[in-house]
Amino acid sequence: MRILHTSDWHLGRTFHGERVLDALRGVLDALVAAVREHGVDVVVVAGDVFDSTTPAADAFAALDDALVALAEAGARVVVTSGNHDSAARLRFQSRFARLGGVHVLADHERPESWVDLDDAHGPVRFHGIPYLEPALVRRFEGAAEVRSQRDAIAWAMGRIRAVEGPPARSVVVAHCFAAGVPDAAMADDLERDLTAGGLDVVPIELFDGADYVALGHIHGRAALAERVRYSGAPLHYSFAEAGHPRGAWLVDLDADGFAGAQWLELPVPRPLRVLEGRLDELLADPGLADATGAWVSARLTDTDRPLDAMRRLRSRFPHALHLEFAPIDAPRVADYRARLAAAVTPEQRVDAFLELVRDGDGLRPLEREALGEALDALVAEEAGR
Ligand SMILES: [Mn+2]
Repeated sequence: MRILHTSDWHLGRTFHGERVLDALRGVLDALVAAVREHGVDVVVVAGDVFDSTTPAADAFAALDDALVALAEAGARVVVTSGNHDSAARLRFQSRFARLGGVHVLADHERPESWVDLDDAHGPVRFHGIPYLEPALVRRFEGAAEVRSQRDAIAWAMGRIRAVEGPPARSVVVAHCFAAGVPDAAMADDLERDLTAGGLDVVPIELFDGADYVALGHIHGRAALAERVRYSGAPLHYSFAEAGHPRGAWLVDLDADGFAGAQWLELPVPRPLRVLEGRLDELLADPGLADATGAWVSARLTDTDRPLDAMRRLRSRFPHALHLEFAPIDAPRVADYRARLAAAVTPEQRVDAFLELVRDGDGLRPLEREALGEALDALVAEEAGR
């Protein structure tokens, strides 16, 4: 059996205000072509299918088109939901979709939900573990003690192991932040967990026993172990991801289980470039000719902020999306940037910001308390969504 593992499509996402759905559709077309070319039997989408719990109509249309095209290409499809998705909405009409070979496994209360898909050697059991918010999971049977992502996945894997009479081969599809993600894959700070600042990680040993674990949530590709991998997103969704490869894993199972994985590169419809320098330099530098077709983020180091900077930047780089001013004689800004990069909790980010703008005076005790309450309320609200 040949499996294509992809995740984090984030259908409907904008990129610094730019709509990128057409670009994403192009990549998904290439993915469908790869399914035909490489004889893929099963496509796995490991969560964050949509970017929003209430996607716009054109995002639904794009998903519809992609799933139909994959089915027409001869693949069966297994989907679970991520923290950006509404699992309930993603499951809409999934009982019909199952008739067409599209299996949405995204039930928080029953994370062991599965489908058995056959190849010449017999069945392979696919389990879909949706993103599990601990506060939500605690309401369910046997999960009263769940306090973290780690606990939630341990609970889910316990339920998976309790399923009677499993076939010899199995694949677990899950959306979570697993331990051992290399820094290079972690560039997207948007995906750090609000609840725990990314410190609440799932040890990959919890998945022991599966022939392959297809993970989603991290936007860079990462092989945490031979059989435990992140595919990353099919499109670049932040300038921190510039230059990182985009693609999917092609995973082969033989009669005995896992038999190997290879990287499948997908096209990058528009590259990302991060430029730095004085505005006049950027506009004149012949070495930047290849950036004119790219999505551009520019850090302007002019000591005096140039007038009309974005319009002038776009006169040469029409796809410039993001602009920041970083006068080179401002070491405090550099210090702030470093602290922000090192921050793991929202509180640390706010603290760093206040120290910058209040001349070294960070969060005061009352502010710290109020911020904590606001964040708790936000987490509780997200969990109940
Ligand atoms: Mn996610």
